[in-house]
This record gives sequence, C-alpha cells and structure tokens, in this order.
Amino acid sequence: MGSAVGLCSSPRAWGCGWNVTRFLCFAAISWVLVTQMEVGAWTYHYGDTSDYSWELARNFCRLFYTDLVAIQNQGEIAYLNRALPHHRTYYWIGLRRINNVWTWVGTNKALMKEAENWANGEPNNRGMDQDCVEIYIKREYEAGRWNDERCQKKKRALCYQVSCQRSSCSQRGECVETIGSYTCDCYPGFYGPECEHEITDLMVNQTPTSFSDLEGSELTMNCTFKTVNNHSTMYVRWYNYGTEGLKKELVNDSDVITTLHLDNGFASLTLKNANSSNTGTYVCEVGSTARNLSGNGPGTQVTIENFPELMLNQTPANIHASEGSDLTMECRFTVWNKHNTLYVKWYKHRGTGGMKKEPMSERGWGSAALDLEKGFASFTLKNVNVTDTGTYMCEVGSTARNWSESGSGTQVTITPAVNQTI
Ligand SMILES: [Ca+2]
Repeated sequence: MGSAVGLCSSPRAWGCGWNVTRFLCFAAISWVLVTQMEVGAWTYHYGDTSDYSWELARNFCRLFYTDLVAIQNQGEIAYLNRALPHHRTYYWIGLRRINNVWTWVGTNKALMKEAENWANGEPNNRGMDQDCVEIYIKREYEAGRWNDERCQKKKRALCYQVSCQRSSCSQRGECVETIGSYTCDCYPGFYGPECEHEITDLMVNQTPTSFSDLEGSELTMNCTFKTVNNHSTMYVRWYNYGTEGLKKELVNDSDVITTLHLDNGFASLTLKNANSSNTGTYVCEVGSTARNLSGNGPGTQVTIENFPELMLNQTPANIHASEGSDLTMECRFTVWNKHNTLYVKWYKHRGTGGMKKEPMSERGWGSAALDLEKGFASFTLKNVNVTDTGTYMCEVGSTARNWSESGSGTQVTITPAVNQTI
C-alpha cells in the first residue's frame, strides 16, 4: 500500500501559506488522512513506498487521489521540481500518447504548446514504444523536463487531488475547479463563498406606489430585488389585480413592454396607450423556479380615466336686444375631476355664407366667466351695437388630447336704439 508524503500535512495545520500558495502546497498526509480532508485545494501527492508501471501508477492515483498530474503551465513545473524530492527512477505524469496525440489523461485534453517542457531531443520514442511520460524532478541537468518512456518502466506516481470535495459549497452550489482552488456557483437562493448564506427574502421593492392619468398616457413601473447567484432560474412576473381583484398575468404585447435585468436585480413594466381597463393594482412577483422562493413587490395602484362624454348646454338660444344694452350667455358642461385639462373658448359666427368663426378672445371686448370645476362658463357683451348681431358659441376642449365640443349657439339680434331713430 502506498502512502503519500509531502512537505506539510494540511495547508492549514502546517501553515504553509494557505492563501498565497495553496495550490502549490504539498499535501503530506497519508492516504488515510486524505480521505478525511474536507476542504482542499489542488494538491500534489506521490507514492513513496513503491514504483509502478504507468498504468499502475495511474490506478494508484485514482484510488487515493484524483489522477496522475495534469500540468497546465510552466509555473507548476517549476514548483514541482522545487518541492518534490529527487527519486532515482523519477516520476510518472498523466501525459500519454493516445492516437498519436499527447493527451492529459486526467482531463482528457491535448497537450498545449505553452505547457510543453520536453527535454532536449525528446520525445524521441526510442524503440517505438515510448507512449508514457516521466518528469525529471531534481535531475542534475534538464531538471523538470519531460521524457517519453516505455509505459512498463517503474516510477513513482505523481498524483494530484482536485479542490472540490463532496462537502464543498455547503452542497448548495456547483463546485467549479480553478487552478489550486475552486469557486462555488451557488444554487438560487444561496450566496457567499461557500454558499453558506441563504436568501430568505428577495426584498422586492416597487415604484411608484400609485399612478393616475388619462387614457392614452404611458406609464412605467419598476421593481428592484435581491438577485442571487446562478440567477438563470429566477423569474419576474407582472400581475394586474384589476378593480374586481382578479389576478391577471401581463405578457408582452404591443401595449405592454417588460424589461428584465437579473444581473442587477431590476425589472420594469411599461403600459403604453393606457385606457380605463388598465386600472388596477400592479404587482411584480420575483422568484426562483429551482427553489420555493418568491416575493412580491408592494404594488402600484394605477388609475386610468377615460375622457368623459361632455354634455354641453348653451343658453339662451336667442337674444333680442337694443343697442347699448349688456347681455350674457351661458354654457354648462359635464363636471369632471380632470377639469384642469379643460379649456373654454367663445366664438362668434358671423354673416350668412361661410359663417366666419371669430375668436372672441381676440376682440378685446366683452368678458367671460369661467368655473371649470363647476362646469360653467359665461360670456357677456357690454354696450352692444348692431354689429354685434350674430351667432355666439362656446367651445369646450381638452388639452390632454386633440378634442373639443361646441355648444348649440346663441343667436343675438341687436336692433338700433329707438331714441336715435326718431
Ligand atoms: Ca524518450
């Protein structure tokens, strides 16, 4: 039975620079202890009791560690040469000629040019059966270099042990090997270097809390939330709890646009061309399909009002008056809580043919009273003369969109004053 002896037993116990050189640190633990090692880095091990053929050396490594070493760069070679003791027959590494390609058997990857470290004249395939590779640790010359050798020769097994252990990442994430260490790709809902923390609250926030506007308007609401590693299994759904409280999921269409940035924990919903049927409470739901974890935003209360059908009543229909008198006409219209978007204009339609429309505001005479809140407007002509004869109309419109209604008109007829005709 082989055992592995190295320079220090466990990186932590022996304090050989765990943080700085952990992947270069030799595990000098016997195979029994190795099986109990819970947290590891990429470590090297070798059998110190027997020399093996390449196949047996590989078996040894696979039995007690991960595999024969796969060397990834020159730095590793330099370290191995520095740290391993000299051994007369040198060490097998995990490189083998497979279908005439030098292949790292542990990773099943072809040898890359940058990691090559052949000794001079090697690989020479002497005898046409040199399919395995040894490393000249601490050789007097060409130390650390490689030589292809007959696989039946007996040498020390140089093994490596990967970092990921069964307990790595708290079993709450994917353990990903890196050189000398590993990282944890935590499952949704977990975070931290070892996925040791659990997200129990996605802390979903939503803005604005309310929105009120007229039909045709556009509004955007945003949700922010705590995002998790491996967020590909996260989702954000938007619901509208309408005025009846019925939950309806919103999906993208011509008037609903959603955006989602899981990286930043951000989602938005835009309603375009809204109408009164969009009124309701909008809630974003953030969750993870891989885990029973979800949270709701506090909601956005949306109120969309249709334009009212304006009932317009103009009085009186006719006014007969003498020159010099004052006269007043009135318009009453639907009271509307969005009255600040309304306007009222008065016009005079004159003549018989084209009914020329003349804005009274440009005349600079007469006066108008306006109470949009009560749905009332009046217009007073003072000290009239015969030229004031004509049809007067009020027009009520909304600045919120291109729309207006006109009253039925007041026909004003001015007769010359009696005292002037006598
Ligand atoms: Ca050779």
